[in-house]
Amino acid sequence: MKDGSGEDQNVAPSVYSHVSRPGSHRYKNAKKGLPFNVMLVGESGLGRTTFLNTLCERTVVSSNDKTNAEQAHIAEPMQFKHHTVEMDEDGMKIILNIIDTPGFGDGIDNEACFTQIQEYLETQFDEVLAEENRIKRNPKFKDSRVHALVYFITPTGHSLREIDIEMMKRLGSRVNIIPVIGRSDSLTPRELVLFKQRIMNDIAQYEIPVFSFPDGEDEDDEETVEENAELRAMMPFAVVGCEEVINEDGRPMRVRNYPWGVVQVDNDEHSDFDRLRYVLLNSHIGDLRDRTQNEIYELYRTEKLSGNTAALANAANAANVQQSSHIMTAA
Ligand SMILES: Nc1nc2c(ncn2[C@@H]2O[C@H](COP(=O)(O)OP(=O)(O)OP(=O)(O)O)[C@@H](O)[C@H]2O)c(=O)[nH]1
Ligand SMILES: [Mg+2]
Repeated sequence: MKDGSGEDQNVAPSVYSHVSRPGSHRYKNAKKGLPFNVMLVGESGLGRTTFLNTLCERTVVSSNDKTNAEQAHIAEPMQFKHHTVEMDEDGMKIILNIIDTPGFGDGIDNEACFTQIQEYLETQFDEVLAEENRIKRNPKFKDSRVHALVYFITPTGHSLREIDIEMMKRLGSRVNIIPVIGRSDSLTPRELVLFKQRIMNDIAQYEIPVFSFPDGEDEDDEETVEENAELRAMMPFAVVGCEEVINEDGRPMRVRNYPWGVVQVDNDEHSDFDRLRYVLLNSHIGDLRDRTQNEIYELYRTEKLSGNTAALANAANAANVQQSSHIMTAA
């Protein structure tokens, strides 16, 4: 962020953060707040709700509202649960819309979940497309296109599972997928390094189109190029969430407390959470929104309109064939 003097001003992205990062919001004048829509997908119990509360730095969904753990073995159909939270991030107002998907991957056949999510994403595109085509625009139109899908990978330490590959492959062209390792404190640092490598190998081998931090040419500023290279090397982000805040030397610190030690959620040496939070709500919020509009939506729009054109052409051809057969019969 540049202050009035034109100097770079380093800011701590959150009260819990251990490091200062250069602020880089480019939407300072979005007075009403910048809408940002994030979907959370992952199997039950991987820490999506805890992640949501940790990301928002408040209890958006309380433990009481969480799925009843005793009933957790009963597979329920997947749902879309919406939570809207107003955030003030480094002087920038963000209207964060979170769409949680409890029930994902709980059944034996996950096809219905993939289809439901795909349809959800496409419906939001269709609404924008319809709005664009209206003669009189609706000033209250709410753009609900999903800008980022945070996909939680189970911390098995092995490699991606079929459900992960299938899910990310299918939806990568419809949304910016950011893969994360959920409950990553269950792996040792060495296991985590290996697991990350295996996941990235799978992503390359199966050609899974996850969000990639832009690598050069288009980015003129050297700092951004370096930052993006660092973020690429960090993928998939290893996240830890918690509900406990302790006081450490007069500073609030978010932790998971174990008999053998303490995991500090916002400490870069313990997890990638703080870095991911900064990516989502600060440094890359613009990239994620722009890519959704300029690449993902544009591709969908072209497909949809050319599909419609093809469908219309087919219908017209069928009508012509029918007409000519009538003519032939009549003759
Ligand atoms: N070790 C560890 N446990 C976590 C972490 N995040 C959440 N948990 C715990 O995991 C359990 C499930 O967390 P939730 O946040 O409810 O997970 P969820 O994905 O929302 O679960 P469902 O809504 O039931 O699908 C709780 O006991 C959390 O305290 C984490 O980062 N590490
Ligand atoms: Mg939950």
